[in-house]
Amino acid sequence: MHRMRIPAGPLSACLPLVALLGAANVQVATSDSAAKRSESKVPPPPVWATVLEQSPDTTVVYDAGLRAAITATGLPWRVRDNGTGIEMVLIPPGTFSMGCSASDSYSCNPDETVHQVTLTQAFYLGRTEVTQAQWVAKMGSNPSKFTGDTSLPVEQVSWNDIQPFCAKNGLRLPSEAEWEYAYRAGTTTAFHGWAATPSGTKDDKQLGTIAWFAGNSSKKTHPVGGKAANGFGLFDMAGNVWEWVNDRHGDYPSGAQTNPTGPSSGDERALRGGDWSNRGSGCRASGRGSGTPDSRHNIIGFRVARNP
Ligand SMILES: [Ca+2]
Repeated sequence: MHRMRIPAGPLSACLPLVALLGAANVQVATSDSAAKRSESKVPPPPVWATVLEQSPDTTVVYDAGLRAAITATGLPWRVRDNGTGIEMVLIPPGTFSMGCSASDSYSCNPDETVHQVTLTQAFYLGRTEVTQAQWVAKMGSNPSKFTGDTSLPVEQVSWNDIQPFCAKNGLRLPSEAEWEYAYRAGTTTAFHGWAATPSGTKDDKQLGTIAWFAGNSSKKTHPVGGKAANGFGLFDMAGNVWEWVNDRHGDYPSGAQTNPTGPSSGDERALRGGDWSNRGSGCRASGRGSGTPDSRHNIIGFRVARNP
């Protein structure tokens, strides 16, 4: 049975269906690098990736604390997954407050219980939602409603549909906690920050800077990466398409959690970040939706994660 529950917010009732990321010198440098890596036990770069940039770009990861956390892992910051061509950035370990961040217009829903979460393992996350080009290259056909530009996010993919895409490419969906930690990028506000507003905002009137949503989308998806990125360099975490995460949907525990993976039972999987038809509540850092794993809809896509 297809079923979705999408946070609507007080203004959404008027919307149809809404309810519902010299050569010798080169040789010497390589040897030095390898020696340093050995001395400091820095992990080797991922065998599955091409390194695009070792250290975080200060104009992208504009927060010095986040840059330090990324650098401390010893892993390259920005890579390209060789199998799919998907660009990914490193999300470092950290502790954050997960749950309820209200905006000026939208209060929190009952399923946004605040609790402390610690993530102990660094992971890579796609800079954008998976595009139609990336999907078609591996799966052979395009299920999306909105077409015309292959850099549009793939949609009308169910949680179940995503599993073979991930399995054949060594990828996975992020956990719900990983997703929210990545969205926030150190901020605690309803909407994540961007270079000009690094601390984020709860002002709904600024949502259009970071998101394609009901207020600016013209009722359709848009090519990925078109809005301001967050402090990790991730695009469209808010809006464009909802993103499936791995966890089942359910009430959060109230106590502190380490590397949570969600409820062990339940009929629905969680969706995060809102979409092109959302008025804003779902685009908040803590906004949650859910759907049965066979649900396909033109407001739902995904982004992938990968272990180093
Ligand atoms: Ca999104």
